Amino acid sequence: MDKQFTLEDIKLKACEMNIQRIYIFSHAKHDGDAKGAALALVEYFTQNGYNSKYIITAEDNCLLGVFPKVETSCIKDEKFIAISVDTSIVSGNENDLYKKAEIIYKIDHHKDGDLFGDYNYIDDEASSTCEIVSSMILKDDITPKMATYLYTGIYTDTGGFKYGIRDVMFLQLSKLLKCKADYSFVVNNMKYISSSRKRIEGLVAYNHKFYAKDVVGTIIRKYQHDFMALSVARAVNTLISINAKVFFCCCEAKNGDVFVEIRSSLNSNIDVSKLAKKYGDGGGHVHSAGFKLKEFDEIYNILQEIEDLTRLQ
Ligand SMILES: [Mn+2]
Repeated sequence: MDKQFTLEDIKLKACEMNIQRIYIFSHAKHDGDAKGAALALVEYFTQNGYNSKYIITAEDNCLLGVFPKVETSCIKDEKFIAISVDTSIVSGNENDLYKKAEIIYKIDHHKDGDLFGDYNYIDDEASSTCEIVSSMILKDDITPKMATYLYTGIYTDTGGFKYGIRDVMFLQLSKLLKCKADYSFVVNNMKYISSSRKRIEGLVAYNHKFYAKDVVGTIIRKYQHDFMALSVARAVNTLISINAKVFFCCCEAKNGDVFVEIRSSLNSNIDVSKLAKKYGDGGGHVHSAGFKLKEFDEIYNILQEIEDLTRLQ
């Protein structure tokens, strides 16, 4: 774990530097964890009298049933403090505007990411950035809205509390429920998925096979329908109820982009984030990683490495 800081430290720094604006930043194609952590922090700092907003530059379509739509914004000559959430590497940032900040704080749970903050709070054993943010805010300061945002981030980043979990995560969930997180609202909103996601889930489930003992996955070449990287991430979850140790899905889009998602079961020691680091452009987690391949055929090298790793188990 990297050196920690508290939200009080950030407020103290803002006071010292006479800064009123605390802006939150996250990664491109933000997911429930990124957006949940960002919106909860905006809520927290707004409650504390700061001018706080979540800065994005692309249209927001993330979980609009649970979260409000975030409008795009730009930054002029303003003095502000930046907090980056859930963003592993520099190139993963949604925009470069955070660099204009007087000071940058980074909060993240990915392994081996770039320490681009002036202060970095990295806990790579946390289930999600929302779990970390929840632990940073006192129970009395968490509104029902913030609790629901944070609960959503933990829920989505763990595939509904299935992987990447740890004991203290449940302490945070318990705290969020006491703060009136609307869990039935969250679960109801997760019930529906788009037709394109359903299609890719079916394809991944139907075409899976064992590539080695304990290694199960699906390789799809030249997928003709449109899909989002996030759909591949969710589709791999259809495989994790199979009795195996490693689950993967490799999907080549029409434009040649190849998305890989890998999970390893909680009772195995296989660290899939190392594969993400070696073959992709990102960090990831011990039991869960997703990345883009440069060459399609690299998937076969990855499978060979996984097979060697499972044999060692
Ligand atoms: Mn996350």
